[in-house]
Order: sequence, then structure tokens, then C-alpha cells
Amino acid sequence: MAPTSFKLNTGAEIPAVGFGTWQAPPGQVAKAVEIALKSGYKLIDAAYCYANEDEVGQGLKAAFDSGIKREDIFVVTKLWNTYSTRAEVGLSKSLKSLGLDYVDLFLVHWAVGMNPNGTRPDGGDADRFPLLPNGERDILWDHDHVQTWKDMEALVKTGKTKAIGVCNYSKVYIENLLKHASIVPAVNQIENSPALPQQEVVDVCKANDIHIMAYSPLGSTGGPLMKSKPVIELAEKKGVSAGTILLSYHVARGSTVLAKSVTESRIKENLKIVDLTADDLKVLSTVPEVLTKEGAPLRYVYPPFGINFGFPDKQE
Ligand code: NDP
Ligand code: 1BO
Repeated sequence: MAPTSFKLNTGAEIPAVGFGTWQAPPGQVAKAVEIALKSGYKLIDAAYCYANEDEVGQGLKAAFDSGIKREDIFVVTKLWNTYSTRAEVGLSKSLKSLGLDYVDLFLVHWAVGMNPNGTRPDGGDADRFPLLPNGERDILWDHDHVQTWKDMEALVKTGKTKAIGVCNYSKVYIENLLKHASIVPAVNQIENSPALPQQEVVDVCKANDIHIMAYSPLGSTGGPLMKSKPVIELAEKKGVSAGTILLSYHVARGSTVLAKSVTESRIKENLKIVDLTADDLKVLSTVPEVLTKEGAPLRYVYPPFGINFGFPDKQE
């Protein structure tokens, strides 16, 4: 039987499957979160940057009002880049929107700072995606990811988050952080799928007891992964959907997987995890080669504004 949860280095349990909220549109996301929790999801993944935390909070409230207990749900949110020098402010804003006293996990969203004093000449969202007054995207802010981590560590003592972690950290960044950290990150949330196994990052995290949360497991919106031949063939062989194969891949690797949907039938379907054997994983290991031959991309989420903030070009 596939595990339904994993243990973090804090001792807490983290569910094996979580519900994603990126690009879940206003007007739909509250209901989607409510449906997800009532269908059996125990983990909700949110972020300040998704600009929908108020509605995620409404979905949480509807579920709690129906009898689901706060302590049975694992809520994750993330410190956005414009708050990289103000971690406590970032967390407080998210907690207020979510209607919570604490989250179970607070993650650094990207190892990059953005100008907290940025603006939007077009009247857009300066707090999340600032621009310079001339409209240029020269928004990088002098930023030390180790200092941000020290500020994150201080937040654990406030009780406003039970655990802290990072997202989008490469091996180089993890190793650098570990040299200075008093608290080892509980989690590294990374883009991960058979198309992008990120074995190097996964290995360094495993070696340091940092749990992997896999995002964009279905290839995000419009990606070619769901239609990739090895995935389809394995799904047919096992009598399950391509989505079930892609989500089960992570649980078989000992990772938590996050799937986003605002469609009730898919929300429910994405809870299904099957056991995959070493042979099944071998079949899925051919996905990068198959996609590359077709000229299809392997990665679907890019750093904000395409800024290369120090990741090695090749993360495999
Ligand atoms: P996913 O890989 O979860 O794919 C979501 C897309 O797949 C949506 O278009 C959804 O459509 C569709 N879909 C969902 N289920 C099915 C299904 N069973 N069959 C067919 N299509 C399906 O992409 P995300 O990029 O959203 O990643 C998941 C979550 O990970 C995010 O929502 C977010 O919480 C987190 N994340 C974190 C990042 C980070 O930097 N830390 C970056 C990116 C994501 P529909 O909704 O219309 O049903
Ligand atoms: C900039 C994209 C972030 C998704 O988590």
C-alpha cells in the first residue's frame, strides 16, 4: 500500500498528497478548497504570490465550519520575494488572509529578493510583481538568502508556523544554506515530475533529511506530460489514468505531491495513488528522452521574470 503520509525532520506528519492553489482563479478557488477538504485532502498549499489567499481562507473556513478540524489539516504558505527582508510581515499577511493563527509550514518561495518599494505604472500589483517607474523589470533587490533564513528561523519561536522550509532550492543553495542554518529546512518544494526528476536535488535533500514536495506534477497547465507515451502506456497497463501515474510517481519516491484543480471530478480523482514498482519507475525514467525527441520542454515553471538567480543551468 502506498503511504498516505511521511515524517518531517520536525517529527510532524505531512500528508503524501496535497492540494495546490496556484492559478486557481478568484471565484473558483474557495469552492475548490472546500471540495478538496471535504473529499479527503489533508494538505492545502497556498502562497501570498497567488493573490487568492483570502479565498483559500474562505474555503478553509467553510470546511472547518462543516466539522473538519484545523489540527487535522496541514496548511502551507510561502514568503514572497517582496518580503524577503520582512519575513514576519509576509507571514502575518498570509495568516490574516487565510484566517489562521498558524500555518504548519512556511516556505521561502524563491531564493531571490524583489524590490519592496517597487511600483506599477500600469496600476497593477506592486506588492507582488513590482516594476520600476519606467516600466522596466529591474526589480532585483539586494538580498541574502541566509539572512532571510535566519528571519524564518525566528518565526518558529513565535508559534505562527510549526515548521519552515524552502522552495526552488538547487543543490548549491541547499549546501550553502546548511552551512549557516540553525534549523535544517523541513522541506524543499521543487518542480518535479518524470520529465524533471531533479535527482541531484532530491539526493542532497534526502541525505540531509529534507522532505521533497513536488509541484507541477501533471506538467502544470498545458504541459505535454499527460500525453507522453510512457505515461499513457503505463496508465493503460495498470488500468488507471495518466494523472494517477504522474501523482503516484512522487509517493513511490518518498515525496509529497501537490496537484491543483478547480474541477470537482479531477480534485477527487487526484486523491487516487497507486503503488508503482521499480520497473514502473524505470518506464517513467524514459520520459525526458521521449519528450526531448519530440522537441517538448521538460520544465514548465520558470523563476519570476526569468531571472537566473544562481541556479546551475542544469539541475539534473
Ligand atoms: P499541476 O501539475 O498540478 O497541473 C494543474 C493543471 O492540470 C490545471 O490546468 C488543472 O486543470 C489540470 N488538471 C488537474 N488535475 C487533472 C487531471 N486529473 N486530469 C487532467 N488535468 C488535470 O500544476 P501546478 O503548476 O498548479 O502545480 C501544483 C501546485 O504546486 C500549485 O497549484 C502550487 O500550489 C504548487 N506550486 C508551487 C510552486 C513553487 O514555486 N513553490 C510553483 C508551481 C506550483 P483544472 O484546474 O482546470 O482542473
Ligand atoms: C512565479 C510562480 C510561482 C508559483 O509558485
